[in-house]
Amino acid sequence: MRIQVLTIFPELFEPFLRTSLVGRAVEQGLLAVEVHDLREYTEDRHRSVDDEPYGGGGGMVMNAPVWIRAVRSLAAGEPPARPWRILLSPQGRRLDDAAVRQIATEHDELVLLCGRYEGIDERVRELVVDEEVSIGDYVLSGGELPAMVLIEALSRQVPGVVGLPKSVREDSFRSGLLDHPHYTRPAEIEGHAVPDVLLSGDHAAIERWRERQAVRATWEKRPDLLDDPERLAALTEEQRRELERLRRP
Ligand code: 4GX
Repeated sequence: MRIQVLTIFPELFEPFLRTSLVGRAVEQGLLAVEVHDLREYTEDRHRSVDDEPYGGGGGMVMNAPVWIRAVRSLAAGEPPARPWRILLSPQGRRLDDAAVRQIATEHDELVLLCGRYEGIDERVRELVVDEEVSIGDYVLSGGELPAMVLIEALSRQVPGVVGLPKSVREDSFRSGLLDHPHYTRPAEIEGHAVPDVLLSGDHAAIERWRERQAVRATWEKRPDLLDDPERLAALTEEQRRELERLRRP
């Protein structure tokens, strides 16, 4: 997967792209990320990217021409094709697991537009944006952190990026539910002991316990997830029984 980013703060991406899972994916060539400085596409002496809003009111608006030039200059692949263009904005489709998987499977080449200020001239949306994505209902100062959230989530969907085949298998086994609790040494902290089953060495019993715990965690913390028929259909027999117990104890 190849991702190009447009931003006035390219330096924000440097440590992110060098570190951890994303850093390794880039190093291994599984993921290509190119960060472009929007100001490189300005044509005036001051390299300005914003102006006062028509109609007045506070704040500044990012100019359309510089965005349009920049986005159109970023072709994809060989022969040049059109990458899928995503604007990060609070007005977008809320990012969730289904949206991440959809973007990852449908598009190999992306351009991410990171805006700042009060917003971007509407003509940018109209002319060079395919999709708007929001990472949640709160207001940030720019699209850079949302772009990094999207890049990290997408990278995990690229084959070979998430290493451990066993944990991936078990992940999809419980897919759509919250995770079960995890423990590591020591076995007891201030009277809080690790559940006995995890010390039993009985791997089948441990797996059944984890399946039940995933259902319980979802029931207690995110019951809305259990309203989705797709998720219910994916439950194992062990999980179905646990859900029955929770519904009528
Ligand atoms: N999930 N922001 C973008 C500037 C802006 C406004 C409108 C384009 C159009 C956000 C979020 C978010 C703040 C990023 C406003 N750019 N983006 N920025 N929440 O709050 O994605």
